[in-house]
Amino acid sequence: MRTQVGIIGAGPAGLLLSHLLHLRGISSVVLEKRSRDYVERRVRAGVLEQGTVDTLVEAGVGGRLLREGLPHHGIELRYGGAGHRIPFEKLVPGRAITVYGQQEVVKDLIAARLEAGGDVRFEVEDVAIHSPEDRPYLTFGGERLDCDVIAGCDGFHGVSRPSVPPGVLRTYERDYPFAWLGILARVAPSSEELIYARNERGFALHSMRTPEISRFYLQVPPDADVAEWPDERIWAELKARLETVPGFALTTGEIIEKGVTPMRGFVTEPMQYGRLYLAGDAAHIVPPTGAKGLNLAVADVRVLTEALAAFFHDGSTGLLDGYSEACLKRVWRAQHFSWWMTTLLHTFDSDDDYGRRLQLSHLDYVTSSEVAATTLAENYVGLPFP
Ligand code: FAS
Ligand code: PHB
Repeated sequence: MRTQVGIIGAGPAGLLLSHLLHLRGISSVVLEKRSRDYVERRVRAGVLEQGTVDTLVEAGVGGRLLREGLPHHGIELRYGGAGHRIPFEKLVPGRAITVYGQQEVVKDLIAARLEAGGDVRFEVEDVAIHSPEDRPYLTFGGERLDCDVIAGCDGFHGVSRPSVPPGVLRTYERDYPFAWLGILARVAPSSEELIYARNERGFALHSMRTPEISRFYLQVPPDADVAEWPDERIWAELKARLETVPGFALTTGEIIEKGVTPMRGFVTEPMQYGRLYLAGDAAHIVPPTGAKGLNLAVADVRVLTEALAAFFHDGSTGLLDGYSEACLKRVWRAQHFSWWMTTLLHTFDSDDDYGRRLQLSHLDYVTSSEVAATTLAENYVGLPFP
């Protein structure tokens, strides 16, 4: 078998890349180790930047997103017994976020690829990368796929990064001393907008997926075991951290999914080696406090698509040679913003009273200064693409 671009991974990065390449007349094959049902049910990100929405709509896969997605024009920072709204419509006019589950994006992209006759293969075993330096090919389940280029879209635990010889890649990493317990509940949201709560007991986030489904996160110890978090304890802790302002009551309901996600920042440099190009979580990870993970994957894929189009249509390699550099400026901006939101809102055991007062003073500044609030707003809705 032969294709122009061999793509490992059918997450947002791999599927969007395959779709955008198809629109440019470039062939690809997507190899995914999990089942279609698994990837379409995997609950992860929920917030799409303005640029991500625009990208999906312009690529013809944003119909359901526009119908079912929930546009949001602000978020609330809740601390010290009060709520403080960050009004996007005032600070960054015309830019907003849309709440639409990552699994819905994945469903829409898979449907579009299959409708276009795209080659997306699920439950593929033992994908391996060979001679990425030149004349690359992939092997899997006893088969061979010759490619001109390989896109490593296989997430943080994939095979792409480890396929690069030792000494080529430099990694930057920061592990946080806590994790997030993510909860999906069949209950109407108790707030129309997202609530980011800084609380002495720990951080809590009230998000949502639909008018009937709420999404919550609790800061928990890094080694937290979900078995130690029965539903009763989850609701009690969410109430303790969110019911801190007059008139707010959290509606409880059936919890349909819960899981612990580690909090880390991670960047691989460069994001390429020979004919292998890394995109999305295969190249970088951010703590989800800034809702950047999925959106960064989209940004990488936009850059890679343009570079591959120039390569296949004009034979020019300039954009491919500059792929990593073109992505990393936005990657590090998102790393910093995610670190900033995480340190602003989470409690750190290493903090002394002085540190906690600094944090509260920082929050007071962000919620009282229009300039400071604008820095949060413009990063949160997503900086315009270059
Ligand atoms: P993905 O990890 O989504 O996709 C990689 C794909 O490659 C997967 O389908 C995997 O099965 C496949 N794969 C891996 N190894 C393979 C192999 N050897 N062969 C074939 N296929 C292989 N981001 C946010 O913005 N907000 C959040 O709340 C949030 N929550 C998250 C919760 C969890 C538990 C995790 C793990 C991540 C979360 N993220 C969140 C980040 C997440 O949304 C990622 O940024 C996003 O999935 C990135 O998309 P991809 O780069 O496509 O990687
Ligand atoms: C989510 O709804 O999953 C979500 C929202 C905002 C975040 C992280 C996750 O910062």
